[in-house]
Amino acid sequence: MSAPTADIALIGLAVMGQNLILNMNDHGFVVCAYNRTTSKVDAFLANEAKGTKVIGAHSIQEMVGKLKKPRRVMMLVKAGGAVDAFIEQLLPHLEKGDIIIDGGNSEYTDSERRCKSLAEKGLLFVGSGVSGGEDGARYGPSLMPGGSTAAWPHIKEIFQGISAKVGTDPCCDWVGDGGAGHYVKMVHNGIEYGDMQLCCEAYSLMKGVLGMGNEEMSKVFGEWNKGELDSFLIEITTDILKFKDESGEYLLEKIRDTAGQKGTGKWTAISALDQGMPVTLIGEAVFARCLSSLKGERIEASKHLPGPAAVKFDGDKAEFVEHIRKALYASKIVSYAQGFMLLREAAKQFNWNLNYGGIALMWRGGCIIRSRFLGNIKEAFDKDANLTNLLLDDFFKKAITDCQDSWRKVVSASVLRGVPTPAFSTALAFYDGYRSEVVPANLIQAQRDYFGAHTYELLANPGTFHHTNWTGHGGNVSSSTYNA
Ligand code: 2AM
Repeated sequence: MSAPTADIALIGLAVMGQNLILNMNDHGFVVCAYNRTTSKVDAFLANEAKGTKVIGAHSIQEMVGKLKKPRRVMMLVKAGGAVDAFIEQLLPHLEKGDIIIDGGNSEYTDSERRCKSLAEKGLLFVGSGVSGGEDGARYGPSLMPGGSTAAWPHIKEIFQGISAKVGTDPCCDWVGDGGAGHYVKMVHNGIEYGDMQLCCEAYSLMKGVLGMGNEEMSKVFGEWNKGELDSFLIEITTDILKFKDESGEYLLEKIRDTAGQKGTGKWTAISALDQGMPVTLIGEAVFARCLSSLKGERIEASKHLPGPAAVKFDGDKAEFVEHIRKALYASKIVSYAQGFMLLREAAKQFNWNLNYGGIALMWRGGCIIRSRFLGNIKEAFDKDANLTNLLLDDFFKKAITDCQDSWRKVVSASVLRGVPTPAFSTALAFYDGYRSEVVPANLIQAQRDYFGAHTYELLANPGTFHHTNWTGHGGNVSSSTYNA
């Protein structure tokens, strides 16, 4: 058998896998391609990979035999059982120090588990978020690798070579131990849900309140994309709004208003609940998709449930559009602040040493949420790596202050007119809650103690718990001493 020549193997020849291979090839790496259905290997070599240095294999054994050591095997297969099945198949052929990388959309809990169990066998595991869709995979994705830290020096050159760049900085860095890479990818996707919902609410207000046409809305998004909202999602919204189908009509207006979802937004919201972190905007974005999919019920309800009387907008349209832009920007700042709050809490729980500026840079280019704004977030963490909350950074503090009048006007107008803006509204409610020294939770504590003897602390003496016999009957025993 000839000497091994491949720098890395890639299992899974769906479009993401194929494009990553071609990207690696462009950067001078020799890739060995493999797929469960091996006819796809031949088809790939004969077509997309023709004329490249890519080689193929028809079995795991053959594939492993073609790899230089330590062997690097990357999987881009369906998340879940397929990943475990391939790990099982790989095990007999690998040796200590070899590296298995999962680039699929795996749950971080699975990556955490796989990392541990492979470490027991002396193998290194990397769970990497890959974002940017097909184009990103081909020309520069955002890569978020985490797992066994000892693997990083062996994959760094390939990963940072093929990733997107901002200037010369790669949108890829080591995230942390265990499932950290997939966790960060999950939060990225949650934030993506939020950003998309914010675009929807701006569109809905322009269309529903201001009566703007598609061409006009597209122009506004195009203008926004030149300023502080400059981002991939604003850019594609500009295109989508003005896109016409074969019949010359706007396609967007014909698309059924029921949003699909694959679960990563939901996972982020679940994790936020688990961590006790108020990641409200992503939560609302997930629920807004759920509500959208109740189309049948909404059609029925629309016939029965009245809203406010219709009010014609008679203000200054351009001025209100600017209010919407500022409402969107302020809400977006809150959403990212919440996302980073979640990352910080998860890092505490899982003992990850996360580099928040590095994460902002990984998201700055290549991925769906890429934006100029992430550059500002990176700068905030560069200034202060231990920043407790993005909202407290000078740049963002000023931005929110500049936006808040507009933000309040937009939320009030939408409430008065019965136009739902769950993300704008929840972001504002969070902002007002977060900046409040006092919130009404004293009443909750009193109620809990009243009906369940759950005890409360006094403002004057935190740390000491009291129970009051509120009704004069029922005794003085608090719930810590009995289970009601
Ligand atoms: P296939 O071409 O043999 O179906 C995306 O679906 C990728 O994941 C494809 O490469 C696909 O392989 C692979 N895949 C999906 N389910 C799989 C499974 N249960 N076992 C192995 N590979 C799987």
